[in-house]
Amino acid sequence: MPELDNVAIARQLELMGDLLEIAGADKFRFLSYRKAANSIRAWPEQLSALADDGRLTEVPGIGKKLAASIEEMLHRGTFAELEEAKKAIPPGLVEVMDIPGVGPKRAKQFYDKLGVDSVGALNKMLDSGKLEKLGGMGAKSVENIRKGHAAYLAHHGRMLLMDALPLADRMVEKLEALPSVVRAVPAGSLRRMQETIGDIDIIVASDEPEVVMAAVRDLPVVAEVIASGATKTSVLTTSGPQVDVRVVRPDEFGAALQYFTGSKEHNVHLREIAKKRALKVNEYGVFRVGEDGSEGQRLGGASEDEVYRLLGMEVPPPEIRHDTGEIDAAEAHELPRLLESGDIRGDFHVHSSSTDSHSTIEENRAMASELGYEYVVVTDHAYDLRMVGGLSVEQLEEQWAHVDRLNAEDSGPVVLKGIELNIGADGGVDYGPDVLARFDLCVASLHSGWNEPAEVVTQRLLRAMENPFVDIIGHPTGRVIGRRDPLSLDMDAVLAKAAETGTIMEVNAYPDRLDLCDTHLRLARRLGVRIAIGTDAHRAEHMRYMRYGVATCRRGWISAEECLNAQPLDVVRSWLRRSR
Ligand code: DGT
Ligand code: CA
Ligand code: CA
Ligand code: ZN
Repeated sequence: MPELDNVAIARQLELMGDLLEIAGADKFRFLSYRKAANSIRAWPEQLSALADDGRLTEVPGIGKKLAASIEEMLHRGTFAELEEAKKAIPPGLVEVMDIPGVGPKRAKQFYDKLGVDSVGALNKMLDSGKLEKLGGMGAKSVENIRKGHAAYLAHHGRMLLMDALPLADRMVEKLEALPSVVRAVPAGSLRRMQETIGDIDIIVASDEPEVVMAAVRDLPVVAEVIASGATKTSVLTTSGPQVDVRVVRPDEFGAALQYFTGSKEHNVHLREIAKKRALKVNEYGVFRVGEDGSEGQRLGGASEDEVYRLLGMEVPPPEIRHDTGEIDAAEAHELPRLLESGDIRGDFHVHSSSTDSHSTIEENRAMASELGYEYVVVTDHAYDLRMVGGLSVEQLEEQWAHVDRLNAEDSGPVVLKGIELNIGADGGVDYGPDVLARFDLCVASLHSGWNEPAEVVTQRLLRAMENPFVDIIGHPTGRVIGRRDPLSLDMDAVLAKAAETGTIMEVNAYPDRLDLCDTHLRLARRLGVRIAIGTDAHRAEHMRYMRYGVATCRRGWISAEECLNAQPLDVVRSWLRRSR
């Protein structure tokens, strides 16, 4: 029985929740599956190990019943309830439900009335004009579904980095432990820390390729071997992703890693540069080109450093290898020193159980301590977000007194009094200046306006940035990868205003947001706008998602000097607008 890793388990529980929702089950029931999945994704240990010790119920959201289902999954690859649910609702309907503009009720309606049981079937119905004729479906809803369908297709077959990275890390760890393996490193879009991943690529250096190939086929998470040759094996894993493992000779490792890290655009440009220098670069090494154009002497390729050095360049970090200026900078030896995980001293966007997080301020602080932070900012939802219990001034008084007590207690990370304000229709926020002045810092976010024209949303944001108490703009475009398009915004105007007012822009590190994204960060940097990473944690474990925020910053060429999280507390305070 192939081993289910945490992502594989989380995906099955999510499927179960989705099937229950389509079937019209009680909200509490289907949400409990999603909550458990969410907490399993963020859990640092493998559930298979917890199960062995009978410790599954230690994971938040897993009770006795779910623990039994998970044990069953670990033994047979599935669980009885899920099999039952699949009989009632075709799993293909879940993807239909996930298309923006459809949702569970409509998915069920399309299934019951039109027999739609997959995205393909929905596509046919869109073409046939039958959707318009269904009860409750206006031309506008159909148009929205059409758009949602296009967005779905653009994303189809790709997974979030968060669902691929832990798996790749563990496979690499297993391979590196083999005596015949010199090195194993992930390549491709995963090494470039792209937001979404098509497949995982791993490059292994070894003189015994056949041993490595056999070991890959036998890895516990392998569900199916697609192809296995002398130096390349492709497998499907229990949590979904395809993994391509290539074995190369140790003296060719650098050249192979460079080639398979890509991006393709970066590689193409690199080869042009090589040509100008009468050199040739391929996945086997760097070569001098002979007078007659033949491949001449091999100059090297054992390490990536060597490959770039032979081309007269610095090594561009994988995250920026997209042929958007990194090659020129590397040739001029002017690459910026990018932000690193080790630079991070705190988190600027963390919720607590005062509103809709599962974790208390104490638990968040304990996690901040575990992560080695100096400070953590509690940014619960503000009053106007009533549906999640946005805080009244009275409740804030309580929270502040509580934070003061915690900070006085012992020498753990400092808890800062923050808030996530809601930017209203006119650009105003939840509280008046007298209340705002009492926070250490304010994040302000748009939580409405998905159908507003760009001018309107942009104006709201610009007005909010004029408020001297607004320090940081949270998840500026509001996008959710694969599920919700970014707000239509004039990003040039927004970033220009940020530069003018000294407003800091957030990189929301939650793995399906990553907002601002890399291209916006490049622009922000050019304008001198500063950046703060916030994980938007809704349970303490989510604070570990900082690495995705750091990766996004790196992809946007952000250095430690430009990032609030890399500053000690006194410098943080000096960057805030209220202190100027
Ligand atoms: P993905 O898997 O769609 O998320 O994106 P990548 O970048 O991982 O693409 P993949 O897995 O097809 O190939 C891995 C790397 O191998 C890619 O980033 C660059 C290199 N590569 C693959 N095919 C070609 C090619 O035809 N030309 C060049 N120059 N490089 C290639
Ligand atoms: Ca790939
Ligand atoms: Ca690949
Ligand atoms: Zn938030």
